[in-house]
Amino acid sequence: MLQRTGKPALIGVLSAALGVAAAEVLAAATRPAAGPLVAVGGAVIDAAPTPVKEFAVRTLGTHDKPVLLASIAVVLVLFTATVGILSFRRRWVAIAGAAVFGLAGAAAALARPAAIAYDAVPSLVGAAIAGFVLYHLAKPVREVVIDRRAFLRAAVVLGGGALIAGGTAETIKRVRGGAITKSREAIRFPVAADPAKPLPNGTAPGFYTPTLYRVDTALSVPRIDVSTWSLRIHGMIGKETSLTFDDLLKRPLIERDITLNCVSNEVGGPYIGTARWLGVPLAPLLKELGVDPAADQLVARSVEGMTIGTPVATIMDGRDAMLVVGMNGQPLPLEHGFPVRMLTPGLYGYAGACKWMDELELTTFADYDAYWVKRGWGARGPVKTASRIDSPKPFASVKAGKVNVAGVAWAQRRGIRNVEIRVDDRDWQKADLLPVPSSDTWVQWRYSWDATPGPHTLTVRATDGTGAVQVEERATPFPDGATGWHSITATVQ
Ligand SMILES: Nc1nc2c(c(=O)[nH]1)N[C@H]1C(S)=C(S)[C@@H](COP(=O)(O)O)O[C@H]1N2
Ligand SMILES: [Mo]
Repeated sequence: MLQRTGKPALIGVLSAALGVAAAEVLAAATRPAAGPLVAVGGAVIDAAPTPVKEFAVRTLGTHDKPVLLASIAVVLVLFTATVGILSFRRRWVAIAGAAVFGLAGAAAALARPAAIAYDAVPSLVGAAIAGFVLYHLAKPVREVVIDRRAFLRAAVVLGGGALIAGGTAETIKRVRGGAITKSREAIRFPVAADPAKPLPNGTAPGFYTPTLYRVDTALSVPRIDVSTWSLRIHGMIGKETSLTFDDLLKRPLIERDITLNCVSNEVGGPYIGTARWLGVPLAPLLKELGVDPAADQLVARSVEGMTIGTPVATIMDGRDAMLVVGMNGQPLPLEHGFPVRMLTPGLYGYAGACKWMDELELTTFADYDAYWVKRGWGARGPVKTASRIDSPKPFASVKAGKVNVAGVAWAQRRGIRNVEIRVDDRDWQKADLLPVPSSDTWVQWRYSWDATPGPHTLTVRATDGTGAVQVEERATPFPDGATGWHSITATVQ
């Protein structure tokens, strides 16, 4: 049995591995985005229905991508093992299997939003190699007992070839990545024309989040060469233009503390953070270029094909919407959008914070739906007033007496006027608010709780700068951001 299925299955898998690795080398050397693994993964992400994406972000967090790649690998192994077994009965199956495999890779690569026709080539070449090899190894004899030595030789050659090719692809990526990292580290920013003020006295540690959460659809982080990067600005604008990274640095830069959060964040969730951002203010730039008054949407596009639409009126209303070049005194980290991303205070990331951008188009909401809007999310994305208890942790055990309760509240642009804490079902009590640099960041709050023994539930709610109290009714993140009061339970000893 094993003779008839085990060995052919392994030959099938190894032939495919060689084909995929060859395709990855070719892609790494020519167009990294055209590699079949990343292309298929990207296609799966784009095709995944919103609830599945939500589930992946919620349960897997930043591990969603390795899990996706591993799942693709499992499907590949099952498929190619089957093709291997069947090929040893009917040789043409090797060709048919490889064709399916190659066309799937090519279709996925071509379906990527930023694809060019060439992107089909690596998958097709890889499939041709896999099909050729398997066809020649598959013996058209039904009861054949594969010769042990011939099998071992084939397995070693295929496996070794796949490893060498895979290793080469990895090395090419490393070398290229290394060059990008070096050029990133060599960037020196001019002094900001309008620098951030020092943080006001009295903010607590944790005001900045040293590692910002990461949410994006990019399976492999785009590696962009700043020396060839440019930003094309076009559409309903008086003067179309293209700006290099140096062009951006020649403009007056502003530096701001801004809190960024994700619309997919659940009540109490982790997808929020605060950083010091350096960038080119967008409003004066757009004014110079002359925006058509009929244009109400600015669509940012990224090199890997994300589109994020932001209301023009929001960008022009005086807030610090910017083309970000620096974060916390450094060039943008690769995973946060190097070399340039957008940031729009007061909007969720999906509506105002495109990473790895290389294009801005002035258009209208009537004419164009951006990536997340096509998938049912709200088109405009203003952040909702929210608050979170960070300490004590849920289900913590604390000592009776004075307990420091701490957390954050946010309503970027509107600011936070008030934060209140409720212990069990007693009256709401005012929390202390620590100072903030502006209404565009979260507010740290503190409450001194006179804790008595037993289990207790703590609930927080915020009131924004307009006097509106945070919405109590629970709503899911889809389609325009979660609502509901965060509460935790702690046991007092
Ligand atoms: N190119 C690109 N930009 C993107 C996204 C993306 O998937 N691709 N995701 C957006 C979303 S949903 C959020 S919340 C923010 C997150 O930014 P961060 O990963 O730097 O924290 O990036 C935004 N910009
Ligand atoms: Mo997001």
